[in-house]
Amino acid sequence: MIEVLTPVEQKHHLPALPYPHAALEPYIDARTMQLHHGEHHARYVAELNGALAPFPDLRSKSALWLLLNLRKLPAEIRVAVHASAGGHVNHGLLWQAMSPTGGGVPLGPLGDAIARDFGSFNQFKARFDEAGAGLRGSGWVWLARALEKGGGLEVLTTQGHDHPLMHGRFPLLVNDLWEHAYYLKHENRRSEYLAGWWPVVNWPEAARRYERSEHSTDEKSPRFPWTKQPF
Ligand code: MN3
Repeated sequence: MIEVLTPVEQKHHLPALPYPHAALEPYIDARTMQLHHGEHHARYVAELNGALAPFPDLRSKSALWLLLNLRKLPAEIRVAVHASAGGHVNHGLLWQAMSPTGGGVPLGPLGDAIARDFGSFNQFKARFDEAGAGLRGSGWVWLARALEKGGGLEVLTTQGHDHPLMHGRFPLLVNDLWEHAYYLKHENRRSEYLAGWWPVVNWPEAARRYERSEHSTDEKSPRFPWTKQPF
């Protein structure tokens, strides 16, 4: 018998966009946002709920917990949960990483850390654009922080829907390198999309995540970042 979940029973939900679809125009077009949020992200949420449906015990787990504990899951849903929970978590971060009032430069401790670890803000941007352009296939490009105490900043890319915490890095800022993120407007020109993305970057959100990452080194701490935060 196939179990049919009503929306109320579903554990994972598509988060509302924090701004209208057209709010990031002209940098990100409204149609791309409609499809990206309402179709692509929504599908990952539906796939995750579907994979978990036969396993009620797992419905209490956050998407991030599932992603970081794939080896504890039944083998038959590991691949599906890896892709769908990763897609859900990463897209949740992506919407927060952008803002209609974005752009500019990061100030405060994050701005200082970027200058310290990359030489300058412009050198960081160049590194981020270069890494994003260089990833083969689909994935994500991140500004992330190493989890060890006093951890430095790094630009890294992840394949598919892998997440930096799967690789010991706490994510501060992300952009999506899957073609669905840019193909309507930029076609195959990923570098053009990356270079044109900076005016919508939500630096206050990245700065908040940087401050939260200060507490990321102690797994027993109640402020350990992923115990409370869905993303
Ligand atoms: Mn995407």
